[in-house]
Parts: sequence; C-alpha cells; structure tokens
Amino acid sequence: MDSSVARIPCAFRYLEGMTELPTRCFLLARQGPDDAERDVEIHLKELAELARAAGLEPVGQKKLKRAATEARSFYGKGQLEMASEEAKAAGATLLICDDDLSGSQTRNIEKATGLGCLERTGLILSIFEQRAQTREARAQVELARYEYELPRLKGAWTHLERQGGGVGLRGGPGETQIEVDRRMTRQRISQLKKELVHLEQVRETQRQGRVEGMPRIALVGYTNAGKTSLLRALTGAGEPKDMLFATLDTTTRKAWLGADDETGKPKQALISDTVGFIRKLPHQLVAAFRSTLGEVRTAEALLVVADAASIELDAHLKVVGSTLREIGCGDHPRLLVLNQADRLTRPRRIDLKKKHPHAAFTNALEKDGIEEVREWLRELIPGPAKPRESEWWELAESDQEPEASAF
Ligand SMILES: Nc1nc2c(ncn2[C@@H]2O[C@H](COP(=O)(O)OP(=O)(O)OP(=O)(O)O)[C@@H](O)[C@H]2O)c(=O)[nH]1
Ligand SMILES: [Mg+2]
Repeated sequence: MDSSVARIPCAFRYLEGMTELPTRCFLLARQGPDDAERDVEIHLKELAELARAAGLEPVGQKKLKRAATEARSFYGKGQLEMASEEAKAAGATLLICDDDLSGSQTRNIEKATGLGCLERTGLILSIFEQRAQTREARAQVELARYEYELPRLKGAWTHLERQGGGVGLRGGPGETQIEVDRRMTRQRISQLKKELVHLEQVRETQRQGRVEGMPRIALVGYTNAGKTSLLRALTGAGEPKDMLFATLDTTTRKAWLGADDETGKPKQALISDTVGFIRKLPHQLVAAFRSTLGEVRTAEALLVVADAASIELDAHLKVVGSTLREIGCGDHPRLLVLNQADRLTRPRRIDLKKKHPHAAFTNALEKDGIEEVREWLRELIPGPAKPRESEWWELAESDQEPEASAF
C-alpha cells in the first residue's frame, strides 16, 4: 500500500466524515508578538512528539508570525495559503495546529486549504482514545470527547447540510438534526458521568480495603519523565516507553522499603503510576480524569518525577505545580525526583542541586539514587510527613518569586 495513504483508526466522528486519520501531517503554530521564537520551536517539537504518539508522521512545520489572530481562520488567508502549499509539497494531508481553534475556525481552515485540520486538544484526545484500556479510562476519554465535541456540533452539521444543498435554512432538516445530535450527546454525557461516579465508588471501596500502615504514594509528573520507570525501579512492575502518554491507566503496586531502623520490621508502601501531565492539558481531560486522578488526591504523599535533563525542566515543573493545584493536591507532602540524572552534565547537576536542595537525583533505569527515594518513603511510616518549605514551581503564580516568573 502507498504509505502516503496509510491510515490509522480514529474516533474523530465529526472530522469531515472521516473515520480514520491520514498518517502524514504538517505542524503549525502561531508566533505572537510576545512569543519567543525558541518557545514556539519547543512547542512545535512537543507537538511533533504528540503527533508521533498518535501514530502520525510529521513531515514539516511552520511558525506563522501574526500580531493578532483572525476570527475566521485564525492564521489568516495569506499565511494559510503559503503553509498549505508547503504542507502539500511535503506530502501531508493533515494540518496539526498548536493553537486553540474553535470548531468553525478548524472547518474554515479545512475549506481554505483542502487539507484536514486538527488542533492540539483533538490530537491529545485521539492519543487517549487509542490508548485507553480499562473500562474507567475508556469512559473518561469518551466523556472528554463528547464534552469537546458538544460546542462543535453545530458547524459540523452545517457542513453536512451544505453538501445536501440546504444552506442556512432555519428549521430545515439539518437544524433538527443538530438538535437531535446535541440531545443525544448530552444524554451520553450524563450516562457516562453516572457510570464514572459508580466506578469511583468501586475504587474508593478498594482504597478503604487497603492495608493500614502502608502509605499510598502517587507518582506524578510531566509525560515521559520516567514515572513508570521509577515504578519499575521501586516495585519491579511497569512497562516504560519512550512515548508521550504511554501510561493512561493507574497501576498500583507494593514496594518493599526495607526494615525499620529501630524495630527491624519490614516497611512497605503502595505506589500508583498515573497519567502524565502536559502543557495545556485539555481541561475536558483533566475534568474527565478526576477519578483516576483521585488516586493522586487521596495519596498520602507524592513522588514528583521530572526529566532533569530536559531543557524545559522549569516549564515542566511549572505545569506540574499548577496541574496539582488544579486537581486539589497543592498541599500534599512530596519529594521532587530529578530523574534521568545520568544525562546531566556535571555543572548542570551542581546547578540543579543548588536550585532544588531537597530533591533526589535518580537514574531509574540503573536504579541509581533509588535508595534515597526509599529512605524518604520509609520516613513516612508511621506518618504524617514532616513539614517542608515549598519551592517556587509549587506556588500559585501570584506567590512566585519574581525570578521564577521569568519562565
Ligand atoms: N537515560 C535515562 N532514561 C530514562 C530514565 N528514566 C526513564 N527513561 C526513559 O525515558 C522514557 C520514558 O520513560 P517512562 O518511564 O515510560 O516515562 P513516563 O513518565 O511513565 O511516561 P508517560 O507514561 O508516557 O507519561 C523511556 O524511554 C525510558 O527508558 C533515566 O533515569 N535515564
Ligand atoms: Mg508511564
């Protein structure tokens, strides 16, 4: 089969009647007057990784410099024309945009360029749809998809209506269909919410049934930081992958922490691996994943895992800090685990040690530094955790030091 027409399954129901996503895509991002070129490039790099995680093949990218956005097509006709010519020359059939586009802007871009168009949130949703395994994860992703599609329904049907020749007729068959579709979507949303409440109750019962004296710890952090690798280093379970959002389902395993220094009794903790965070994590997903993230909320303490070698470390920490606050875990006791420390240069390691004096430096693959993590966990039994000072990335924007807000 010609690779340019190879397709992967996609549940994006309203995308121009497509049932599958084409593989070759071209990435676009707006560079506004306040956006540094380097930042836009980093965001495009992350978008390319997201596209790969969705099974797509990025074949090119373009930063579109625009002082203001355009209401109809966001990027403006001229810029879009140039970008779509480049995209078509590279063999792409789909544009992926890093910016938040409305449903009608997405469709206008499709009409103007003759290419498919998907924005960041839609892309992340399709990754989650492909990965969700358990009943709970599937229900959560489906809920997020419907919440995302609901405000977009109108335009999608208008488009189909046009194909049928009934443009803009009030009360015509298209409009009735929109109403039917909206009603059915709302019904499904409320069904899914009920199902999730039930599943959350089951989870809560399981939690209550867990052994006393065994603290529950959640691994949290930016996607691809090494959370699953750390779970593996601590418990022997878990399949790490070099891929964004490899983990969607929560896995909980027992970790042996060694013997109590005084009594000699063995100490254990339950460690949960969780879905990773990302810049601009779609709010529909955060809301839908509330019950999975409940594992984080009800944990006694958190291991906040970060890829220490990423040039985006500070930006990642900031995203993690604000997502934790958003899900109601701003005050949980935590240990910052600066993972992938084997990839650090010596000067960078010294610098990070100064910036994060309480952090553990680990190489989860070789289990370096894991003993320090175990020791911190051991000290949680019997709880509660010792009080500690917050670092800048854990604080709300208004409380951050001026130096920190430069990121
Ligand atoms: N060099 C090095 N690579 C690591 C380390 N820890 C993890 N990795 C690699 O980083 C990649 C991501 O690891 P995962 O453990 O899957 O990361 P994650 O945070 O669970 O990622 P998601 O579940 O996708 O959010 C894998 O390719 C790992 O082999 C480390 O300490 N050093
Ligand atoms: Mg993982």
